[in-house]
Amino acid sequence: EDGYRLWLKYDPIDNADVQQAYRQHAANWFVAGNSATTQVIKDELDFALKGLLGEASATDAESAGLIVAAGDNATVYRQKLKIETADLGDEGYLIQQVRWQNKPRLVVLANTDVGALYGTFHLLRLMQTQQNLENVALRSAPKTQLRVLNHWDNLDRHVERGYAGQSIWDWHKLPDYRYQRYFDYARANASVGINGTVLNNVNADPLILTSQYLDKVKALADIFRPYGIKVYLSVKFSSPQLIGGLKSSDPLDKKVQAWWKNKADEIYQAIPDFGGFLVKANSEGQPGPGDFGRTHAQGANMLAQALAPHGGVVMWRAFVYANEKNEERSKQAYSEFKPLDGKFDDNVLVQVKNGPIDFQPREPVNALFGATPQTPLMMEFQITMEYLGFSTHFVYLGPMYEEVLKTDTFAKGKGSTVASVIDGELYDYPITGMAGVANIGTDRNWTGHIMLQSNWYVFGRMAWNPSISSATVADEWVRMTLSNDNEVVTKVKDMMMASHEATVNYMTPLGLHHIMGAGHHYGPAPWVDSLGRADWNSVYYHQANSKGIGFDRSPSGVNAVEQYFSPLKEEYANPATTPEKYLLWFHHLPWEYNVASSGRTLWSEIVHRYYQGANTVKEMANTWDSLEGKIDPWQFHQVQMAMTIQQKEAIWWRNACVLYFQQFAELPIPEGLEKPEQSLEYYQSLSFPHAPGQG
Ligand code: BDP
Repeated sequence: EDGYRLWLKYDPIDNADVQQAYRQHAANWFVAGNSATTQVIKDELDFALKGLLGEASATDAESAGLIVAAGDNATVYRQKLKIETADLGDEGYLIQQVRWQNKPRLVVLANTDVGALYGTFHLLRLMQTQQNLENVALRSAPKTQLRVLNHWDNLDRHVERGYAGQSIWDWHKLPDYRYQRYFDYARANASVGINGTVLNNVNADPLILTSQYLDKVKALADIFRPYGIKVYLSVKFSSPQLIGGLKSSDPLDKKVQAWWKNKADEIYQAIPDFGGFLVKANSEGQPGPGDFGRTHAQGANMLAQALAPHGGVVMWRAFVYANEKNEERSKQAYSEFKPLDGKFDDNVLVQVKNGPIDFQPREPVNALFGATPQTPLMMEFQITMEYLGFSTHFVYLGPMYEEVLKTDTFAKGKGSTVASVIDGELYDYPITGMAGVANIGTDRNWTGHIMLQSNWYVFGRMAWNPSISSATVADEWVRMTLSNDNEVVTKVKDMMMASHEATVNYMTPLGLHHIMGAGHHYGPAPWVDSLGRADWNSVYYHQANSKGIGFDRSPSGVNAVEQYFSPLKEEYANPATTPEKYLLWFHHLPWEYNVASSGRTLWSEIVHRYYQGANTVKEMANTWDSLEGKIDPWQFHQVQMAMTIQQKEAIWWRNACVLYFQQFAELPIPEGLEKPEQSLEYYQSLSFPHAPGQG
């Protein structure tokens, strides 16, 4: 098992009783209809059920144990069985055990074929995880509308912040050459409910909008359509100048507006269900409406108006940090976008990274969530491992996503969670969505590390249902990807659930952030102090000096806390009430500060956390070793090799950071903790000119 099959392995069910029970339900199946999507359902069922049950075959509705039907094809069942499906919408489904023509049947019903496809994958998941299907009766519909991957893939196949090989899009061979991988990508996405993909990097190449590339984009859109997946493109705001021969890209210029309108018409001519545009504007050197003295809203609306007649949307990113007021970086997205609330057209979403800085191992949530009642905010999570050790560190991101989604913003009082903002419940947003920066590449195992497949998986599951627990998802994923053996499930799940906190501890405990290597973000480098902008440097973020450590974002400092709703703003303003996980994010505190949870001094607590993080990784590796023989050998060894690297690098992180901060604290490493084997100078001398994934 090299990992290519992801969580869709469909190996024979190893429990004979369970397999026998499933055979009665599903060995003979019937899928109503003849659309491209029903063909996908038939192919998947044929492949999956033959695998899981040993044998299975398609038959007619009269003799089938399993019936899948949608839309008009489902009318007869809905009526005779008195089953209501209106509430399932366009993508939901139900799975139910019924009696039909005097025989027990399992039915998967939906209003659309794509809904039936999602239901089919859910049913297969129940079987792969060996759930009891007797009297099953469940209904599911997605809570967010746009569930999209963002590929930071360049047209030359380099993936920015990608650690799993090259881009899976072979632009050179498109449109004619259609790899099986494209189809398997679509299957995997559909299996977790992902219904959109932005094919190219947010640092966009304008060529993507030329007719030569649009032909290639169309080929992918045609492949993905039966799987319910829409294609979107990242666009460069200055495209009218760069490829259109215009003198300006000013959004209020009539010629510019006409250029985008024509471009949208051209795209929809080829791809009638094209999803829309993702835009990084006036951020990190990218062009934008600000270059012409216009606002983000004016820029976004111009594109939105070009797409609106065709039903497309604009996902406009809030990742900006170069405003004229020269505010502290964490405050800028809010300052820029809050005043624009209500100024965006109906088909615009503002896409916000979960935290106010940039995909750190841990950040408090961006204060924008909850602050824009009239502007749909869409979540942007990172699935790829930019600041998390790349693809040799195993960090299951489920608990991190869950922590963010469950955070109460208090925007409309208690219970105003981030999840309720982005799923539209809080403000009744007309469109909702969640984006994840993909971790996918050409590596055989897709994500560079088998365990990191779980992050693609959990992203999809949480986009569908932002309230699902990360532990539930971990359980499913382990059973589908590794084994249903109880020992494997329990132990790997524990590893997964501990992995994120462990990495936070060995990299950036207690709210520290942005102390990774310069540019590539690989490895510890809290000493970085020479980059072009102050807020690209590590020393700017940790502010360590002889007195203490941490970034004062309280009212005595840059007052970023003022952007949050009460009571968060008061809580975060005071170190005593700030959750310890964000302590040094919001406060600069003396080395002797007493950390309440442990009673240790701040210095001692920081050091202990670094050691604890590295120890947890060691325990994770031991746990993994104990599973040898219980997991497929090649899967086992791949993960074991990566765990060895992660163990070494966790110690590297720990030693480098502890020694570096010790210079300021001038305090000994607490009793009982082994001394770092190398000097600070040694760690500082390491360099990684060819570290992967850079822009
Ligand atoms: C940062 C990455 C950079 C991206 C940028 C973005 O370092 O490569 O282009 O975010 O999200 O995390 O636009």
